[in-house]
Amino acid sequence: MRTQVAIIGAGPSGLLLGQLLHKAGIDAIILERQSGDYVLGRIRAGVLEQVCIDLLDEVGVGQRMHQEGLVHGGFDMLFQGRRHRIDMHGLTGGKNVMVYGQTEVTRDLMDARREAGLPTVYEANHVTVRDFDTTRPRVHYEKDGKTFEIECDFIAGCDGFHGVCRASVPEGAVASYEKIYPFGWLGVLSDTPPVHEELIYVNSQRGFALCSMRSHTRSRHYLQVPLSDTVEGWSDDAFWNELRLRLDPAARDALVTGPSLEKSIAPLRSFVAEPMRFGRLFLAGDAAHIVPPTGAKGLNLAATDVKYLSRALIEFYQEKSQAGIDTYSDTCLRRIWKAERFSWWFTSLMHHFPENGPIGQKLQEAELDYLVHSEAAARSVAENYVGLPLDFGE
Ligand code: RFL
Ligand code: PHB
Repeated sequence: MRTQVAIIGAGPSGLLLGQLLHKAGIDAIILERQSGDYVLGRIRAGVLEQVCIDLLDEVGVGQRMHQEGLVHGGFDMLFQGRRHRIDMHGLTGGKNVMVYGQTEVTRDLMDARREAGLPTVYEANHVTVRDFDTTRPRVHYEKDGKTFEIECDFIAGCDGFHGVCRASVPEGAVASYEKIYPFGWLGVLSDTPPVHEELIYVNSQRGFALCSMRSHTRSRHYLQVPLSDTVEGWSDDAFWNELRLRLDPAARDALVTGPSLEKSIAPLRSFVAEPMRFGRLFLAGDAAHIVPPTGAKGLNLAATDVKYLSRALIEFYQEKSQAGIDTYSDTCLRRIWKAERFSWWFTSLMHHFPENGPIGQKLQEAELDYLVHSEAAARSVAENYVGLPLDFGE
């Protein structure tokens, strides 16, 4: 088999890259280790920045998002038992975010790919990437007991944090920066109406909580929990009781509980691998970086990485220019480090760190009080939350 770009991973970054290349007439094959249903069963992100919305529109898959997604112009911060609104829309000159689940984004991209008749190999086993330091890289995989080889011009490693692409780079060629947080997020999805029309980010002495949603009838809530906790150790009742204790009286009254449709614990990590290009192998999305979910940046960064990558590849094929390829890594990393900084800062501000003692909590509360009463500080949060423009700083 031969293709121009072999894409490893059919998460949001692989699928979006596939569509961007298809629009430019560049052919690609996507190899995915899991089945399509498995990929759709992972409950993850919920908040899309304008840049991400624009990209989904650009590739023609935005229709359902605009019909079913919820446009949010602000969010609440709850601390010392009181809620304060960050007016993102007002503070950023009219920018919003869209609440639309990653599952739905993935489904829309998968449907578009299938309708266009583009090749995706699900349940591709033992994928290996080879010869990416030459002009003729190759990818091997197994399917139904047979081995296949793909010859290509480029390999896009869109295979997430545990993927094969970053792991295939010689150790000395990549530098990693990592911070692991001493807690996780216990998430519950339920068919219950959201507590409030916008998201509520909660700083409490019992730990962080987040009231989010997928629609007017489906909620997504998170609790900060110790890393030693297990999903089995948290009954639905225990989850709702603990959430109630972290909320303000009005939110507590508005909270409707119900059985969990999904319950999982996610560890929190900040991670960046540098560079993001190795000859003809590119890393994009979670394969190259992880942010803690507090700033809702992971999916959005994945989308902007593949925008830059598609631009570089289009330039290569259409203008015979290597320039975009050469600057891909630096261009991505400038944006990534700003999102890493924001996500780390927001995580540090909102979570309970017992090791910092009572003074840690007091300092967080002072910063939060400053933030919600200083227009300058609130604008900085709003500007980062809605997402920096693609060409920020250029
Ligand atoms: P993915 O989604 O991990 O997809 C990678 C795909 O590659 C496949 N794969 C392989 N395929 C072939 N061969 C191999 N050897 C392979 N190894 C792996 C995998 O099966 C998978 O299908 O990475 P991608 O596409 O880069 O997308 C990144 C996003 O999924 C991620 O950043 C977000 O989910 C992060 N995130 C959030 N991001 C936001 O922008 N807004 C949010 O509100 C938000 N909330 C979240 C989040 C992540 C969370 N968790 C669970 C980590 C909330 C949570 C709780
Ligand atoms: C979600 O709805 O899953 C969600 C929303 C905002 C975040 C993280 C996750 O910051």
